[in-house]
Amino acid sequence: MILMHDAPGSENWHLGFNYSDWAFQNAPFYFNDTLVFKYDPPSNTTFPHSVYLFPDRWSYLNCNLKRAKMIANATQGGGNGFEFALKRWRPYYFACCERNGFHCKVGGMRFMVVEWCHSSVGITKHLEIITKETSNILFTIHSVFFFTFVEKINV
Ligand SMILES: [Cu+2]
Repeated sequence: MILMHDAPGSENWHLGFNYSDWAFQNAPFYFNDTLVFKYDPPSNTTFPHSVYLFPDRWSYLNCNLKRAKMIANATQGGGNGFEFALKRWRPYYFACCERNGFHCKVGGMRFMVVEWCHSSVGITKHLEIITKETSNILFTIHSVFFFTFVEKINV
């Protein structure tokens, strides 16, 4: 898996790699950054993988699949990989949910991404749209998310 924009580290989506550390080391992530998940389609020699989003921190921490939403199935990681653009201001909780959550729980295949503010033209426009009434609290909200993020990684 790679972060398309200036990625220092790149790693395929597979078992036994600590993606939480990866996400922490590659932070911050910005609005419109794109994550690319690359993994081999199911075969006799590879484990099937997938990409899910958890709706909240609790589901993420417990790898609870009940309300997890699949965004890429076992074959979508082939070729150039599955691309996912970061387009919202809430944390994203990614995981592979194969083997009934085993890849998430034991395989290390989960991580959290919090978007950080960006000063490019496109991003500034977006900020103007959503911050008309909340300009003062927006950065506070981001700080809270960010520190939650750091705290989780350090546990
Ligand atoms: Cu997996």
